Amino acid sequence: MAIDWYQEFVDLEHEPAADELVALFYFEPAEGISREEAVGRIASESSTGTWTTLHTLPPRMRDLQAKAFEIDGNYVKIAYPLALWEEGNAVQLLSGIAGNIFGMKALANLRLIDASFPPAYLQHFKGPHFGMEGIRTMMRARGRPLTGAVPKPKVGFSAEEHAEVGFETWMGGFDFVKDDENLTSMPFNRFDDRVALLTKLRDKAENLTGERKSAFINISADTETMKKRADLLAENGWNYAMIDVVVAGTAAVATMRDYCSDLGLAIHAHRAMHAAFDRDPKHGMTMLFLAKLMRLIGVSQIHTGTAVGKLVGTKEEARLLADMLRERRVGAVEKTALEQDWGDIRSAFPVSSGGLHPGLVPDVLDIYGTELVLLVSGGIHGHPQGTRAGAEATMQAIEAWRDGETLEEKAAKAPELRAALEKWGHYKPK
Ligand code: CAP
Ligand code: MG
Repeated sequence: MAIDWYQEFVDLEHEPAADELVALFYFEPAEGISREEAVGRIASESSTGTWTTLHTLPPRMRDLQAKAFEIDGNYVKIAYPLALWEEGNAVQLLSGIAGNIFGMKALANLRLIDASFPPAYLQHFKGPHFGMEGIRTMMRARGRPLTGAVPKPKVGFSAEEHAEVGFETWMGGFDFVKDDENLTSMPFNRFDDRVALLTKLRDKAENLTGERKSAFINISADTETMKKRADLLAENGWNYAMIDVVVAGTAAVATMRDYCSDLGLAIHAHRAMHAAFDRDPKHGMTMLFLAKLMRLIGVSQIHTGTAVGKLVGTKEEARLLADMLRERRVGAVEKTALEQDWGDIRSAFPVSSGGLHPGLVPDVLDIYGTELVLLVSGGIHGHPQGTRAGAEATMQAIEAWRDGETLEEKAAKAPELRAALEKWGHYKPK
């Protein structure tokens, strides 16, 4: 059966117009399907096409067809006319460029690597309410990474125990106490109780240290419940809400972006479940595009990995993610990223987390520099002298990196760091 129809979605002469959205895919055709047909099908299914020719196609609809315009081995770039995309609707964007196409029989594998947003598309999004600069001002902390920790184990503490561990974390010099992604409001640790107790101890820690202290308290639930929880956070003087953005979903994050910004809350985005679609290098969607989408919608920070900690991810990926979140302009990287100019959209912080301890701090800072939220959790609570000393050891490791000292040099005058190095050295968790 003829498949010429798909050729109409391939135009190797096409030069994307300034207002077209361009997507970069990795693709592998299924057996018996040519490359041209495969990319035509991707462009077709993600724009105006269907599986057969139609008698009903008015000629003007040709203007809405996506065009595969550059094929390089297993990589293809596709240009999408602006009118295909509803203004300010990130949900609809995903239904197109990250929708049905992943399930097409004609493809053995398909991965959305990146998509560049033209200014005409960007103008309908607000991006982060607080950029990195806004967060810095809010936290009154500059020239060093912002620091935080999750009480560990992940779940199990009562609200009292959780707040107590949080207090020790703040007193050790950290800025943030963070909930774990699977801690919300369980019978043994209700959200409201946790907020009340953390509020009390935050105020105490602020009075004792003279520093600004905050927390990423996890509001993840159905959207109506998230709103109530965000209200409670604002009433108690918090400046952040944490959301598990992948499992909560694009629509919920978009709703909560506005709701939280009205309350003066920045959004800490945990990416739990991202690896379900970004880990296979041949299929799914990259973390790069997820991070980009979340900056577009407007979270203030999102997890981007450590490269040296317990979870998968490379240094190159971490650097690229950091650039995509922090910079105004990001250059293209062949087969990896497209050019992006964010215009007036504010920046967002990368968050490095997962299996870190003081001995790994220099490795992480070598990758990210200081414009980062650094989370060290097990790596402070497992310190031989406890949580507070663990946080102090981490802050000492940060100072060492800033002053160009090795951790061993610093440890000679910093007993907390010395004890951490004696326990973990520079161990990289598997
Ligand atoms: C870190 C963490 C985070 C991971 C998520 C955890 O704790 O709270 O969920 O960092 O990964 O439960 O593992 P530790 P990522 O510091 O004790 O490992 O940041 O890569 O999304
Ligand atoms: Mg966690």
